[in-house]
Amino acid sequence: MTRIVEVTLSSSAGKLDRLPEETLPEVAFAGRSNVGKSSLLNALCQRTGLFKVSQTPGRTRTIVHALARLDDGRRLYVVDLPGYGYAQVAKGAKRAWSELLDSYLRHRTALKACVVLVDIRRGPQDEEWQLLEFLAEQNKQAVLVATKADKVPKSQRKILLDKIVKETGRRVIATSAQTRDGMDDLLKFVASLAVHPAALTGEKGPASPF
Ligand SMILES: Nc1nc2c(ncn2[C@@H]2O[C@H](COP(=O)(O)OP(=O)(O)OP(=O)(O)O)[C@@H](O)[C@H]2O)c(=O)[nH]1
Ligand SMILES: [Mg+2]
Repeated sequence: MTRIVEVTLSSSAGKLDRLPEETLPEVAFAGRSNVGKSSLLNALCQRTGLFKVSQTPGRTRTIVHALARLDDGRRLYVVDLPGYGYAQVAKGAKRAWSELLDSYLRHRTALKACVVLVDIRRGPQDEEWQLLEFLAEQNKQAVLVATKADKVPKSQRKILLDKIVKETGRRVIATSAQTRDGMDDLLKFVASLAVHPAALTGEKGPASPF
């Protein structure tokens, strides 16, 4: 099983021109405020507190890039996005975030895939349908994740999950940042996007020591 062996924060950008150069593929975590994007990224990277988490929606206000290295040397950026859909945020700030989000999703060539998070108790709403459609139009991969699975009893979990699967016709990974449920499946998806740095330049990898 692939593992992430190192994660380093690269940038926290409020503007597209502050993002890292597009040298590696990236996978972004998208979903409404408070759905658990930053928590899931911490769980995935096995790093508490690397991505900032809060009970108050609207915690992540910038696009946060972290460089992840896998045990086989492949790399990619994992990206924490500001949440959308939170009513209590001031209008001006809300507009700025959604413009940032929109232009990132629209123009970032290095963005190969999105992990789209929905609360397992809530399922996809208008925004998620729009996002999934938008990603399909842009030829970006999308994987749907149902978060906070620990908040419902096991018997309920399957019913809720089946409902989302049926509604969307997609594969859905049920996750919990607390119990780490679903983390292996999510890691498999994320790892599938990583590349050897040498693959990018067409250079040969480092010479074998043997
Ligand atoms: N029980 C439980 N709580 C969770 C889980 N994931 C996140 N939370 C809680 O949900 C709240 C929001 O988590 P965040 O990770 O900050 O959510 P976010 O989607 O990054 O939110 P924004 O940055 O505001 O968009 C925090 O109080 C977390 O502790 C989970 O899997 N289980
Ligand atoms: Mg966040």
